[in-house]
Amino acid sequence: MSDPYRFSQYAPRPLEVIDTTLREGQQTSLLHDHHKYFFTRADKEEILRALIICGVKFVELFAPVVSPQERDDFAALKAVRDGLITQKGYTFLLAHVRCHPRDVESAIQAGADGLNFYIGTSDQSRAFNHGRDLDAILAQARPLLEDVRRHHPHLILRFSGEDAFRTRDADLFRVYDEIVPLVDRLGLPDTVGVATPEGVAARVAALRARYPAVDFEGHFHEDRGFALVNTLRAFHGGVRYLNTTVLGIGERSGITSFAALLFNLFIDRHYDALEGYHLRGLYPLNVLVADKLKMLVPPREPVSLTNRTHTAGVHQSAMLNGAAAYEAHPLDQFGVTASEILLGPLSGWNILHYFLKEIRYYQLDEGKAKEIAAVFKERVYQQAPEVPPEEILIAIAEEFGLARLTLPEARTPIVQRLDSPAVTPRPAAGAGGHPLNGR
Ligand code: HCA
Ligand code: CU
Repeated sequence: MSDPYRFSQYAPRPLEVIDTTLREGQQTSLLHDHHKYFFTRADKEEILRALIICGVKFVELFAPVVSPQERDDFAALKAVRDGLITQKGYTFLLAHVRCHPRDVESAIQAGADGLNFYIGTSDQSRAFNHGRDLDAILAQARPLLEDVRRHHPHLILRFSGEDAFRTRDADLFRVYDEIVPLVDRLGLPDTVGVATPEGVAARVAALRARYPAVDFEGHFHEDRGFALVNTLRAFHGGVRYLNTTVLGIGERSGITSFAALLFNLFIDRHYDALEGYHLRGLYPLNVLVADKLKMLVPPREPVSLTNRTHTAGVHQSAMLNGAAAYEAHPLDQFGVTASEILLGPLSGWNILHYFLKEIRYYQLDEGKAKEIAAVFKERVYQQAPEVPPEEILIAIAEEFGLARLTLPEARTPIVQRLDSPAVTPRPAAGAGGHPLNGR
């Protein structure tokens, strides 16, 4: 399926997200205990499929040299990508490579569409990572890039000075001056999360002035809580390619969340940046990845159910009169509705677990969820197509006798605008049981 001219024929959109959930995201400490938590191949295939359906055209993966597992997964993911070309167009798979011939060879052999090179350029990175000075970095990187350019002219090449925001301007320029003729993009990673929005704006302006003909790629870590705002600033400064992961997972506190980035561009009416992205798929994508990590969508994630949950009595009463009272943002357009979970015969036990637990408040552990999933998968095929899968699942949950979470009595009903767009006032709690249990 690979066509060497694809990239030269591709017209990049105003915003090209390079999603790195399957590279940077796999470096999250949540997956650190790899005996307990890891993305299986099936998980990765599901995540890639969902990213492509959400409109991502560039996906970063580890170089296959990282492990036999990653090598085999690369091939499986390529097959998923190929299977979606007719429906969704082409998605470029980019391998994250050190400036080592072995990394490069493994990626080319695996059929990567592009190579994302990186090497540390800051004092700290040079002292503690590879011990090389700038001359040695160039002596290592330049001939390798020249060689790849010569023999594989259609590969998409990117070069990042790792820890760019702790690298002096003069040092970064020194390296990029020599590399820029060889690459399609220059990376700008804030590896340790030190950058401020003002610093990003200044750096981007300086680099764009010096290298007007090349594209840039931003990658911002969350250590100070600035990943999203730095990414937005980079975009407004003219950086077309931006790295995200689903839920922002990555090393330490992670990087920019894919959904959070698109959500903010939408709220600020940068509709041109949203060309080709499927916004309603973003909450289901968040749920999917949260579920793989065996957690709920984190409350700090903007595209989350948390932002449609109203707890205080005053908030709840106001919500009965008008949702706008405490909901400023069109979260339903980002799929924050129960109906967007899209249960079906192919749903894994983890999605069923999530649906029953977070959306319907049943109490169940993973073991029960797996048992229920087995029954569900059989029964969903036996039912008439017009019976909604949710209904089948709830019936099974009831048969299993699952308890439902009960919250303390509220003086006014709790309103959750999940699957009932029209909120109608209900009798006060006490009159007809707890409203959460009555749905
Ligand atoms: C890493 C570091 C990296 C690389 C980013 C890039 C970073 O985990 O290898 O290649 O541009 O934050 O610098 O993620
Ligand atoms: Cu990173």
